[in-house]
Amino acid sequence: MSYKLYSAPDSANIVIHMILEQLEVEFDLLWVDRSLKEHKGAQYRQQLNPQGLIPVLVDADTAVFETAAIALYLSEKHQQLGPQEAGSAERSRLLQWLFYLSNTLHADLRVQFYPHRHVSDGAAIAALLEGTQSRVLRHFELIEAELEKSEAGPWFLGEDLSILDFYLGALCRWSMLYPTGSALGIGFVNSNPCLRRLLAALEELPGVQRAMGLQTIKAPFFLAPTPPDLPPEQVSAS
Ligand SMILES: N[C@@H](CCC(=O)N[C@@H](CS)C(=O)NCC(=O)O)C(=O)O
Repeated sequence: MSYKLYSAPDSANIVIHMILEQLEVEFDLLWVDRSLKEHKGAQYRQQLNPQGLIPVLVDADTAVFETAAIALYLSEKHQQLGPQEAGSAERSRLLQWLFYLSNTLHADLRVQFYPHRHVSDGAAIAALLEGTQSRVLRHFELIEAELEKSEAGPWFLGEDLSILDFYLGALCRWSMLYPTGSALGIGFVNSNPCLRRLLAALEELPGVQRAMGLQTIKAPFFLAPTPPDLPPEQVSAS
């Protein structure tokens, strides 16, 4: 039976979409219309994700939400894209960085995407965005320092591609693009050579290219990203 992935162009589902393509498993992409707020409806919240967020992966009668949890679910289920031995040093490295990407970097990006949910005073938004962006830059500095530890690279875990690479690639992409007008822009990867090397390697993966094509995202996907050619209300962070 094939997986179902609830998706919207360039939203967090691209992480899972790339992973599914890389695993070469069968799946159906189910597009959620963000302009109609389908993901905020009672049925979606009851059956798929009580938070009303995208993505959700459905595997037979199991619905999994949270990007990192879905990535880990797929990695474990297929025993690929990450060290699998429970309790090993390698597995703990995968887990610590997966949690970091999810609960620190991705969480801060969400503050930037939806600043009005964090302050009621509209005049405070500019300061919030500025503060959050400097946090985001520090997170990338820390990641760059971690990537520097592996000379050969190019991946987060050195020579072995893992779920971390797909998640990090998407987070870099969004950091450069969103929120429109106050994003990091493409210059920031040039001052992070290891990150740049990882993103360049990701661009070349056929599974990534297949996923991005279906998401209406044009190459280069990570090194010089552009938004999908769609109305803003259908795109991530709008
Ligand atoms: N922590 C969630 C965040 C997912 C997320 O930010 N989804 C966005 C699309 S990129 C969404 O559904 N946004 C709608 C909203 O926040 O109301 C995860 O990792 O799955």
